[in-house]
Amino acid sequence: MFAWLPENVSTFGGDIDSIFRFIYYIVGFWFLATQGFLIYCLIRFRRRPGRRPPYLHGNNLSQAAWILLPLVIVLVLDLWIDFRSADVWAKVKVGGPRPDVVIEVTGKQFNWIMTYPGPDGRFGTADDKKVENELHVPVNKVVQVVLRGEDVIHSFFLPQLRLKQDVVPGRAIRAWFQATKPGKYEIPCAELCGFGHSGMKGWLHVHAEAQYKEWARKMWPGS
Ligand SMILES: [Cu+2]
Repeated sequence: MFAWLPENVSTFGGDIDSIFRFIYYIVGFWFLATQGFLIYCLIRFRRRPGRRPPYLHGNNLSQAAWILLPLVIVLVLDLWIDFRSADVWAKVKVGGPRPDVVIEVTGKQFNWIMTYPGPDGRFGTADDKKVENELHVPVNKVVQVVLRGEDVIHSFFLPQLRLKQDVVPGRAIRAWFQATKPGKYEIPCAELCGFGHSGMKGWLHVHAEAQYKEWARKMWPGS
C-alpha cells in the first residue's frame, strides 16, 4: 500500500512518511480488531431457537467499562501520535532553515502565479518576473515559497515533496522544501476552490545546478 505513495524527493519526506505509516498501522490494527470482534459477536450471539436475550440495564461500572476503556485507549494512542509528530511538525511547518531561494506563489481561480525576485533577490523591483504555473527551483537548495491568495482558499500541494499548505487570502504564509532529485512534478490545488479547481495545476521544475543557471540566464538575459 505504501507503494501507492508518490515518489519522495523531499529532505523531510521520510519524516512525513514515517508518521503516515505510524498512523496507518495503529488505525489498521484497530480496524481489523474491532471489525473482527463485531463479526465474531454477530456469529457467536446470533438468534437461536429457544435462547432468549438477557435484559441489560447498562448502568453499572462493568458495562461502563466498555465505553471508558476504549476512550482511554483512543486518548493514549492519540497523544502518542501527537508526541511523535510534534518534532516533524516543528521541522516542516515552523520556521524552517534559512532559504537559498525565495519565490512568491499566488493562488487565484484557477492558476498559480509564480513571482521570481530576479538577480537582485528582492521583490517589488524592476527585475521581478511573473510566470503562470511554472515553478523553477534548484535541486538540493532550501526553497521558501510565500503563499498568497487573491480570491478564495486554495491549497498548494507538492505530493512528491510531501508539502501541503493552505493559501488564505489576506495572509502571506511561508512554507519551505528542499528537493533531492531533478525532475518535473505536479502542483495541484488541493482545496476545492470553484468550477475550474480540477484544472488548477502547475509544474515544479527541479533543476540540476547547470540547468538552473541556464534557465536563469534565459529569464534574465545579460545578468
Ligand atoms: Cu482548487
